[in-house]
Amino acid sequence: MKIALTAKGWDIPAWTENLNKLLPDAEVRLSDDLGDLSEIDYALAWKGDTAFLKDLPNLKAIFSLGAGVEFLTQEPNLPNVPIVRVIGDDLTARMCEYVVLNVLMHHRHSLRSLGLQANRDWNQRPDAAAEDFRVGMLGIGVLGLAAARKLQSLGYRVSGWGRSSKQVEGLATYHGAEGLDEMLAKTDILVSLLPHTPQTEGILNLDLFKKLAKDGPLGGPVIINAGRGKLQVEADIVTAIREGILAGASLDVFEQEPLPEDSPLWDLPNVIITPHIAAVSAPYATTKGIVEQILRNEAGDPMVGIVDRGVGY
Ligand code: NDP
Ligand code: OXD
Repeated sequence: MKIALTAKGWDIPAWTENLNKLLPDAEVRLSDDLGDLSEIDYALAWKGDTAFLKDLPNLKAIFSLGAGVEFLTQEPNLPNVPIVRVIGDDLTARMCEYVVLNVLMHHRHSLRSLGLQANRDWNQRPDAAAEDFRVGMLGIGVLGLAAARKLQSLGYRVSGWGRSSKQVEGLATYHGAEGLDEMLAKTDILVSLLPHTPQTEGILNLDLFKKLAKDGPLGGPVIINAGRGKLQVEADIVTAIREGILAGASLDVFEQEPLPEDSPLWDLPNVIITPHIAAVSAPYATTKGIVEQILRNEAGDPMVGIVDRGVGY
């Protein structure tokens, strides 16, 4: 079996080493040295160099090395084979940590505490209880739902919004444009774990921010985006923070990555910036999951996490 690998900027030896360990009979070829293209059975890809995928005539499946797949669905002339995304406990746990951490950072005024410490200022101010917060989750797929459950276990009141109507035990769910407005009006902290598709692009904009609840414990709503940068209109976030429409934000993803040095987002008050590290794919856990899928496919069993190209995720 021949496997093509591309992951620009990532630790390629770690990925090949794990693949070789888990699939000793397979040959891993890097995308800049593929040899006979007709021999490639599977491709494992992350952003950067994906144009070569269209030239692989006998490809059986393309695996994204992450949960997001927009870099593949936006690739013209992609071969008509299954695109499979990462679904796995390791990635899910990492994203849950990010979401819980950032909800707590805003809830418990962590940036203010760090500022007080820097000034040796002993200034006790009690925080509201978790149950006083209404968290709205945009995207209640694998990651959104897992994060929602973690937040519920801490006492937060959580609702979720998706594309399709969904019954989820113990979670108030919404869908569609009307459902979105209904949820936003009852949301103090909005968490976005949506994929980037033509429908979700730019959804985090000033109009949406103005629909969030204004009577929450933080004196204004907060947004947390770990979905994709193209979901957010950064100029609107800047305006919303400066004008007090948003009381804070946590942003892990950006319209342009790396976030340009001169972006005004870096210096906004109560805005927490991280460099797209909410849930990084770990080489061992991710290759293990992908190899399981390859073996399934080779045995004629269905793979898990096949992307619906019609909806783009
Ligand atoms: P899933 O496909 O499991 O879930 C996607 C969710 O988004 C579903 O609830 C889906 O609705 C909803 N959705 C999609 N389109 C729309 C729409 N037009 N309107 C309303 N809801 C919509 O994805 P995951 O949970 O696995 O991952 C989500 C995203 O997280 C990834 O696509 C990726 O972009 C991002 N990510 C970011 C990471 C980081 O480090 N920052 C790491 C990993 C992932 P429905 O339930 O109806 O299908
Ligand atoms: C992903 C990511 O999509 O890391 O998995 O962004």
